[in-house]
Amino acid sequence: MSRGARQRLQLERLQEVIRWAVARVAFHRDRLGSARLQGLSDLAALPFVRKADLREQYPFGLLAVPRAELARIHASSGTKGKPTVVAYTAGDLDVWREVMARVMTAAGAHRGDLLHIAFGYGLFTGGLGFHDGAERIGMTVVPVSSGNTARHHLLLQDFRPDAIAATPSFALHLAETLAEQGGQPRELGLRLGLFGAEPWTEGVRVALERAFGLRAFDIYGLSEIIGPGVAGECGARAGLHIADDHFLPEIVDPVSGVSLPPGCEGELVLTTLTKRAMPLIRYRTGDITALTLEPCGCGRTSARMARIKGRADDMLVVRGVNLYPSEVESTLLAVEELVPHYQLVVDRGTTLARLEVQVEPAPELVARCGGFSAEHPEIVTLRQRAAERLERAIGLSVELTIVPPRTIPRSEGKAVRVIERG
Ligand code: DLL
Repeated sequence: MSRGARQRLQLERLQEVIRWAVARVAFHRDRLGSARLQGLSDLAALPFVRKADLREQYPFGLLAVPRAELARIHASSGTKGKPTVVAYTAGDLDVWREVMARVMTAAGAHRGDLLHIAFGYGLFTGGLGFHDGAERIGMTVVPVSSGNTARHHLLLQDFRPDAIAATPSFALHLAETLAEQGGQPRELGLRLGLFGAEPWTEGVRVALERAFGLRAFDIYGLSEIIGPGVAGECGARAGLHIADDHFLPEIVDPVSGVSLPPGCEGELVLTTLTKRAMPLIRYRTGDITALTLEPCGCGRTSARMARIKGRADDMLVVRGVNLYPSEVESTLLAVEELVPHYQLVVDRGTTLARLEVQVEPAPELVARCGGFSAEHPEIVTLRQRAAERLERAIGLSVELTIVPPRTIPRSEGKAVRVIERG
């Protein structure tokens, strides 16, 4: 679709979704009142919706259809208090299937491929989102869900899937534990990895591709907007194509909320253009990225977003320096003898916040040293080298600790990268 035709479609759908939301939801009526949009740029004048609004409207305050017209409800657990509830009509589920089928097809999935789904099933949108999209393509679905590592190993070895869908951290955990038990992740025959639900860097992509011998693709989404399938990489892997006929992206300054032009990094704001059960207008995702409207080598004409750098609320301010965990990850993973298991421990108990970075050494190094010891000359040198690199990259002195293998907790879903103390 040409840019012009796409923009006409977006404006038409935007006007319709605003009419729909204002007519049916008191929350939107109170805030948008008589808003009339002449062009897409008028959107920037409308107020934002935030996660806190969803919590306040818990559970059904934002529904634009009667409860009985809902086909499905999902929720994200959240760490504090009540979950965030999201809801779908049967038509919304069709849209979700369609956008999920698109991102998986763009990554190279085909009808008939066997897909091992290691995202959690349940209220989390990961498992069922991939499941429905894969069925739409005509893939063979194995709905394993998360957890139970031994069962994953068994099914991966016996069923020999073409593709796996998982959080990058859980996929790494599967490769590592399989290798520890004498298995060969590369011999599973996986061709395709569909990864997302948490920030990950090129370093983790390389680690996953080496471990499994597959090609890894980044898939993005959030429950509030629909679930996975909001955006995903194509074969060119030059940013994630946004399904912008369904979700209209903007980038704003995370602090001031001012709209930023393509190419500028900021917080992603999304407007649902076609959702009926729970339309959201200018939803602040909290995710930091940048947009491009340049045509992609693959021929798709949608807007693309850069890999997510992190969440605005995961940004650490340590002694005045702003830092995302992903920046630490990419520097650490450039060091050959370190593995992608790390944690940032921030101690604000002292006047000047202290940052400790804990990371595990590669098993080959530990074997070479005849077991782990923090005092072993090779570990000491590694620590110094990694700390210097990190300090140069982030402009902050950090305490870097090489911890014994397997001390950083492994997660079955989204990895926890930051621990706050004090
Ligand atoms: O994580 C949906 C999803 C499932 C996406 C499976 C991809 C794969 P929530 O639990 O609502 O939904 O969490 C959404 O996770 O705002 C981002 O902060 C983060 N996130 C999701 N995908 C990516 C990604 C699902 N590819 C929140 N890269 C989002 C970085 C991601 N962060």
